Amino acid sequence: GEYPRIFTWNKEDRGFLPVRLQEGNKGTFGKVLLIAGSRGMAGACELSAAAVLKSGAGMVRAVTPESNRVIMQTALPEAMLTTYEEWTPQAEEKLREACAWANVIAIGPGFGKSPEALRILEAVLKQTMQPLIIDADALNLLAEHRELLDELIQRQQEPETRRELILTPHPGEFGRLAEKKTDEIQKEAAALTLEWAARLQAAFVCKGARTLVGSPEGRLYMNLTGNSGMATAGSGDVLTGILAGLSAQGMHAFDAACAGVYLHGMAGDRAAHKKSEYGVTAGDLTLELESLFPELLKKTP
Ligand code: NPW
Ligand code: AMP
Ligand code: MG
Repeated sequence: GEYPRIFTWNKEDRGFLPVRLQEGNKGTFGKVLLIAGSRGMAGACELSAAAVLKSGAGMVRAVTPESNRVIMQTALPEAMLTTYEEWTPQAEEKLREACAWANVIAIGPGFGKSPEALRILEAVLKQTMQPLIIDADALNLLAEHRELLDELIQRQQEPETRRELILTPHPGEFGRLAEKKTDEIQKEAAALTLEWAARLQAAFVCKGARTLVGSPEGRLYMNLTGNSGMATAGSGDVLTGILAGLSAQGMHAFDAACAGVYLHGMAGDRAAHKKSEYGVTAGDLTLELESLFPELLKKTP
């Protein structure tokens, strides 16, 4: 076809960062609505929200249970919050307002699968059109509520209802979605990634030691950055934040997905260089972004 079937990046190809308008304001650089966290999983929300901001996005608003309010505002005062408890018409209205504010929505890290989570996912899928990143428990909810998955597929197949979409399953989540065993996914990762990218008209990120990103047109990116230090709690939550941050700055789904996966792995490589693969934790990945960007900018023509 028009594209090489498989491509990757090397050191010379780093000019992919979103252009930074010198006269831009925090609105210019994008507003991310991050729907994440549950009781006992505030960390996923914090890690992901921090990664949004460290990727250059202007603002992040987290939608999370009320019980996470103090944790979030202490750990990450830069993030704004919209909280929920049980699902009421007022909660639904608050969610609607928060969605209307955003240019990009990301949903899933530490989200849980509560009845409220399901209602929120349903509202986002049916009532918004912004670029959307679906991760973790939002993928699990789709896998368990096949009617929602089928409706999403139908919407994506129609040009009028199609949106910019990124999905980021690890092989366990991909297996639930595709109704296959984890090892069946891994054996046929490339073919299944392209199949699901076409089905959902999405950038489909199949995570692992060698993450693949498929596009609806059949492009397949294989990532070569990263290391076993990234097999650590919260690592994927950071990736979701990076992808949302890049999308908020105007990158299209497939470009944001490939660039984000690459940066996430580079950050992991830097962290492992300092701490060894044993010592890397998810928060390190976010912190390393701030030393990565200056280096990448030097190489950008
Ligand atoms: P197995 O055992 O091989 O069949 P789950 P989770 C598989 C949140 N978090 N290669 C593997 O399956 C997340 O955001 C919150 C192959 C494994 O047992 C989610 O919302 C944190 N297989 C929620 O927790 C920090 C792989 O999947 C199973 C694979 C649950 O997410 C942690 C595990 O997947 C976490 O991020 C690979 N590369 N990777 C917080 N501090 O708040 C995974 N598998 O059952 O979906 O659990 O990924 O931990
Ligand atoms: P999650 O399972 O959602 O926390 O995501 C894990 C993240 O770490 C994904 O981006 C994976 O690609 C990455 N990852 C996990 N294991 C490895 C590994 N052995 N080598 C490189 N990257 C990894
Ligand atoms: Mg995950």
